[in-house]
Amino acid sequence: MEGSLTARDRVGLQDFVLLEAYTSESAFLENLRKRFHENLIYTYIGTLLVSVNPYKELGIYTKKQMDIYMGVNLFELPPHIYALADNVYRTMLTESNNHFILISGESGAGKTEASKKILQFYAVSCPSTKLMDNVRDRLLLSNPVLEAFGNAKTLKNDNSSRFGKYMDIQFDHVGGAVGGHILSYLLEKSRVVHQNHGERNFHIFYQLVEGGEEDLLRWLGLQRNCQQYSYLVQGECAKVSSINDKTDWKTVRKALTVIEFSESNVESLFAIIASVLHLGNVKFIADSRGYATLNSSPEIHWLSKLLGIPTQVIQVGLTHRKIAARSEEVLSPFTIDHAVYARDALAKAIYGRTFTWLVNMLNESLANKDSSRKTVIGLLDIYGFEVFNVNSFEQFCINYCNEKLQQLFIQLTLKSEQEEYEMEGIEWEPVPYFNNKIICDLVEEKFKGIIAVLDEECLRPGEATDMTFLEKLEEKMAGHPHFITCSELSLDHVLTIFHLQVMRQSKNAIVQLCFPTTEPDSKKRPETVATQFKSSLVGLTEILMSKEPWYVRCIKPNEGKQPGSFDDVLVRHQVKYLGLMEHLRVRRAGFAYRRRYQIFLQRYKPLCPDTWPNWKGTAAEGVQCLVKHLGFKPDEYKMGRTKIFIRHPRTLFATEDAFEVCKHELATRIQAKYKGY
Ligand code: AD9
Ligand code: MG
Repeated sequence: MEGSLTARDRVGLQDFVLLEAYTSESAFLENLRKRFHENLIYTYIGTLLVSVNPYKELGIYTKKQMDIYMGVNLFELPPHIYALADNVYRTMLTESNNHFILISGESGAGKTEASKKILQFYAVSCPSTKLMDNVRDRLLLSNPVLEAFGNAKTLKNDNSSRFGKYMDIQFDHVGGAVGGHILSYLLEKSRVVHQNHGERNFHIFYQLVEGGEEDLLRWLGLQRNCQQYSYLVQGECAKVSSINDKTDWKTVRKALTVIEFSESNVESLFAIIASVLHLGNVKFIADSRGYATLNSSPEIHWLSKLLGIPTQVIQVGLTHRKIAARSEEVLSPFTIDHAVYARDALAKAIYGRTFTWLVNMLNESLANKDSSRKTVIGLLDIYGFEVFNVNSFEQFCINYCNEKLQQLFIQLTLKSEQEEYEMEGIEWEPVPYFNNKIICDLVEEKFKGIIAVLDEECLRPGEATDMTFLEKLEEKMAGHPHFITCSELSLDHVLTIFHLQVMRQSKNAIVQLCFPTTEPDSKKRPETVATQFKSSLVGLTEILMSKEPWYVRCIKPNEGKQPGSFDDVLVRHQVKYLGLMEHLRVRRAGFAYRRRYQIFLQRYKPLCPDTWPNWKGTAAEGVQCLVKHLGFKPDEYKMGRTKIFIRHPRTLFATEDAFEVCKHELATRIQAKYKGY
């Protein structure tokens, strides 16, 4: 009827698999947009959950909502992150196997929020004992701690994850959360010493300065004024309206107590954070020969006090490097540039090491010592794909990581689909898709990938420059369809490879403490950060491949962090590179819908007098009888070993509609019956 919209028209489809024009990107976008404007941010593609960041509180994460979604079949209620979490959990319990939820999407799309919602759901919905309550608190509170030290305001997101996080939640055989383990990936350490305009350093620095107790600040030699600290003001935005550093400080302090950090650990931790701030204020002036000398006695005093290192050692360490000459070590003075460089390298090293230590401490606190068999649900929340005006080594790593996970997604979705058809004895026709393996290879291929070239250049200290690196890349990558040649880049945009070298070469006493690398005369090649990262991603892929995958694909609706605004071009772009259309096509290629016989029969048996109310035979026979009665044509469905496969959504729609009518008739009949009383 014209003018009146049915509910389905207004709120769109809750599963893209039901979309008639499933190959049309516009139809896909329209459905997403419609739902977004109705505050329906979740939509399925089969069991994959698409989530659009609403940039406002929707009131859909209450305890009541959690209760509604507990123990309910995925498709019986409107899509929700809780529905997915609950399904993963129940599948894990019934099948006694391990699972992981891969949460992806670009920076600011809502990955970290999604992972927190999942964790909160488990914290509330799992059975509990006193011991488990303890674990639950720690699991929940590990988040604010990690976020304080590993997240920061960027241009894309006020709470941007600057490290990758994979967290296993361990469950016992009755489904109680009994432990956890966190793996962290490549923290963006450069942020400690430099922030682009409009960005901040890691939250913890501002929390300490803004929220730290008077006594503590006095003991640390800090003033309550972020403007005083060079490392906090590079981006000129120490204050952010969406962030309350004072309250966040309190949360972090409380969390550290619950996680059972000892007072002395907490003191040492903040002594380190404060020393990084003091270090950032260390200034150098040139002596008569142009070498760096210190012009910062208060800072050196505090550094010495807080790190427990004699001032003399710090002074020499900050202005010289040690050179091994035969049996002796000779001190060679830094120029000002080198001194600044070494100072920043030290700050990054201290912070990076401390972050690793923090993750280890959290893991100790979350560890489950009991050796009984456990199953796990892993949550993967990494830094999202990001492109800034100027992109450095960090963006290279972050985006490479995203490509790797996309590769995994492609492999697993196609693989599992193929396996399912095979297992169920149903023929399968592959669907063409863009395989981003070519991009991953460009980065990581042995001997000729970008990382290999970078490693090679790092082995030629003194000779290699940004320019020689670029030339080599050009030579090796020439003709690669996804490589942009050097002429299209300006030098500013080139990865700075010397960072890596100088860190490793520094003989500064404190850097040595933080970087216990191989001895200078050792034959062993030090691994570059890029190679280490590549290996850690290989490790992560192995962890994930051994588990059952589930996916949450997060979409950012606009660049302005605005509620209610849906930027078609931006969303279309994400739908493309997240491979959502391809995924949908794969889901639809053979059979759009599949249901276990029991579930299908249970739902639709009122539609057939032979199966209603009780079917005596096997579920498969019941379903056969049911679909015959419903008039399914032979090419519309296939009977697998354990499931019925339905080719077109319209068939399922018709069945669903018939089911609605039937329910309505039943209700009317019951009402009529009771009217008589
Ligand atoms: V990054 O790659 O770490 O830079 P994320 O993790 O994808 O990014 P995040 O989860 O931090 O993004 O979300 C960004 C902001 O969007 C949050 O701080 C919230 O203000 C907002 N957001 C995200 N998801 C939701 C939601 N489900 N409901 C309300 C949300 N607000
Ligand atoms: Mg995040």
